[in-house]
Amino acid sequence: PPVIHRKDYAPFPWLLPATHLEFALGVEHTRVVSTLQIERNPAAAASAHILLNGDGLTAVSVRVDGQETSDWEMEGDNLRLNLSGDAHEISITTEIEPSANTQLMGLYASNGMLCTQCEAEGFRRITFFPDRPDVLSTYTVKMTGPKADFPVLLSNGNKAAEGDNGDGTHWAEWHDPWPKPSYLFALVAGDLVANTDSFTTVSGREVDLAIYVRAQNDGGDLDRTGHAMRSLVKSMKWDEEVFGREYDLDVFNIVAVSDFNMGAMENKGLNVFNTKYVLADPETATDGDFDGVEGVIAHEYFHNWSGNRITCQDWFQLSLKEGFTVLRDQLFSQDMQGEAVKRIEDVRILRSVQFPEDSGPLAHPIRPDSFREISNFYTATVYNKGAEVIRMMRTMCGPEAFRKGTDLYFDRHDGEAATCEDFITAMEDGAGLDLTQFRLWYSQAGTPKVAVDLTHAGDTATLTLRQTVPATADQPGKKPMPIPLKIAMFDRVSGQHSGEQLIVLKTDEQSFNFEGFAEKPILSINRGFSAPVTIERDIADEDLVFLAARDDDPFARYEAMQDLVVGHLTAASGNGLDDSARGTGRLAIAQAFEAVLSDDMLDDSMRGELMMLPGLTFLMEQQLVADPSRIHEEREGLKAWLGARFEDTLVTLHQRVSAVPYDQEATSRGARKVKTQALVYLAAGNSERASQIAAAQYHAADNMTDRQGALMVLTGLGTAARTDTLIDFHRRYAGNELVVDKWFALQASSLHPNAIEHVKALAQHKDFTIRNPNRVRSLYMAFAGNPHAFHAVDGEGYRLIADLILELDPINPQTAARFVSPLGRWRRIEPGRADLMRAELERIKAAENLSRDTFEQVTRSLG
Ligand code: B3K
Ligand code: ZN
Repeated sequence: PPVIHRKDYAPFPWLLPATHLEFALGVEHTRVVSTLQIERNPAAAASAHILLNGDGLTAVSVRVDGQETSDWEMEGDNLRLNLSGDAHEISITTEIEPSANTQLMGLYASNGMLCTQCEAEGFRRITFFPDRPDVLSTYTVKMTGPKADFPVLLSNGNKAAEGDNGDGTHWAEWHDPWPKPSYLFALVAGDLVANTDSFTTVSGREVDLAIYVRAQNDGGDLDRTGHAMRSLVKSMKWDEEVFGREYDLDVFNIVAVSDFNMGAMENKGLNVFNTKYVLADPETATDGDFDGVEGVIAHEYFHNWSGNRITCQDWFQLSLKEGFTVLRDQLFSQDMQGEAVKRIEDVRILRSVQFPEDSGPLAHPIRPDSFREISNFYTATVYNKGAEVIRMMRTMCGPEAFRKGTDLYFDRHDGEAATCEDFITAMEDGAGLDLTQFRLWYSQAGTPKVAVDLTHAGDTATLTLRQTVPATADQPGKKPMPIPLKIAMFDRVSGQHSGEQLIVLKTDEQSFNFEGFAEKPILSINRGFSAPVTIERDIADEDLVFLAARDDDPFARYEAMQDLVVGHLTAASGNGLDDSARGTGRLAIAQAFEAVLSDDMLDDSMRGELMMLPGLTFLMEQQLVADPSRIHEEREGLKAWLGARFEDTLVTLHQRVSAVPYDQEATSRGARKVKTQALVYLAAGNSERASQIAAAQYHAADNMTDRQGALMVLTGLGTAARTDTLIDFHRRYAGNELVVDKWFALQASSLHPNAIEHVKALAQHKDFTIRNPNRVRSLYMAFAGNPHAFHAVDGEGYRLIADLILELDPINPQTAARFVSPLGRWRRIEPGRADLMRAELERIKAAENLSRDTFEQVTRSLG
């Protein structure tokens, strides 16, 4: 498959002022007639033909200006139609088979309903079309189908007309007044029921809101849409208030679908969602699930402006809409849930997913320069690092100036397909920033490292910062980038600092002086995680203990705690520590841990965050070449040591938080977080006692957070309660797909020494199906993200994932390709395992008819 380069962009030779689609719907066969009004694009080179993208389509009929024509040919999957005039009406008929569409791209069937997924290049699986984001058109969509199968017919925009054909079929016509690219097209047909509400926009527009779920499966699903609806209303209000963005149609529809490749899709006026991000009630969804729903509902809604009203010129600009929209949803969730904890969670995701990506074979800039398959670039780099890059702009100019910048961007580019460069320029003009050097954040891959050195002489402290941007696959030599760092200097005597400052490191090395310190101060740096970098510093454990207990920046406090543990575990599992050094390290951690457990000023939400040990993936990332077993053993050893040392305190803590009644408020949520954390340590320290407490928590639970937390701990233990509760859980929630997913995931991600055997057995379970992406992820993604099991020393875990990729690739290449990156980490794993990982990648590569998706990821990973 060819490589596509960003530099080769050229505008499409034709404009498409209007597109008319007619669907004769059926689950097995659907007929599509698309009629396109086209005219020459004065801004592009003239062409004697139009090239229409297709993917697996055959044209049943091609008409130009009302006449059937044969003056066209296939160019691979695409249709090339010769044209002589300056404006034409093209009409093409195709026939497609939704129920045979296992890729879940284009029009497909899910439990008897029909739905679409077109981003990035799914529309070309429905009809021949210039399937690229810079070709905008106004869509009118007419759907006809059997009333019994499809009582509800939905598409983008507003419903214009509907009628009954009197023969058991009916029809509806929808019109979307906003020109859009094909990737934002959507159609849904099925037997659906809706939760409805309404929203009045700031200028008085009445918007009808509806969240649809399948009617046949309404085992309470409709009642689980309340949280999503409340989240939607809050998002609409928030975007008006914080970004000045108002909704622009009379309806906003959301449909929940069980079979979906990712989280959700922002189709204009008709968002299609994975059920996972719509359905939530206390009985079946954890606090984390509730947050996921709120965040994704907001994200897709915010795309209406950052993505739909202003879309992308080409797919290399993906971060223009995704990075910006992730930042917008993060800021929203911060406002809803509290800034401190949300920031910690976002950084945890960044560091456990994006940092490894940035240091591995799949590293790419947030604005990539080339790809073979765009689906492979919906990454944590484009999304999460993309958000961090825009967040840095906001940090440098402040929220008010930032708003001026975004106002100018929305104003200047409304209705256009824009570029990252357009966004940067609007920020410079509107927010008054000079982003000349900052543009490097868009073009350079790799996580910068900042080495910190703090010296002291007389009454002056000198901070010296040195940055390096590591070489990545295509980019051997990097330039220094501007790195905004929020810092504070704590006076050792008073324990206070005299104010936070923002410094911007712009060169390879730079020094900053701070006067008025009789003693060397304690440095708090990268507060709030102001820059997505790695900080390397020599800092005494006692200073970290101080910051972990006293820093007034909650993120920095969390960071000090993490640093303390990361430093210890890295040393212990790297060169090895003798017993006395291990003991000293553990004691420092215990001192900080004790402060966390006993600090009355701390709310439980934050306490829960501070209690959490850094994950194995992040720990492995700290070493150039890691031995997963050794890190795992050290981490478990520390956990057990803390669990035993603080056993009674943890039991008392568990009792205190167990008395807090369930609701969705912060206090109650914090209590549940601490409850599970306490159990995690107890399980490591005293498994019998923990098992009893966990089983009691499981049975007494009146909500999924407590029940899942208890079951998670039990699943990792070898006690009798493990089997009993797993059986109970499965029976209790039989038929609830999302909860059964949890049941699979808990076992696949468990600490149990036989997790790998459990996964193999679960793959044969009657509830397992390779056709449903949620189910596949719940078993295999959970497993691939469970380092102690995935990295089994005999390579069995690697084999399992490679077998899955080979089996899934012909069915759903997009989802299959997502499983390559865990194997692609081989260069950073000790040589014995690295060879086994490589061998599996080679085995995949040798397979015939590999999809473009998997082929690209495997070849990049072998590098
Ligand atoms: N824009 C979609 C992602 C589409 C992924 C296509 N492979 C959802 C989102 O980011 O909001
Ligand atoms: Zn998005």
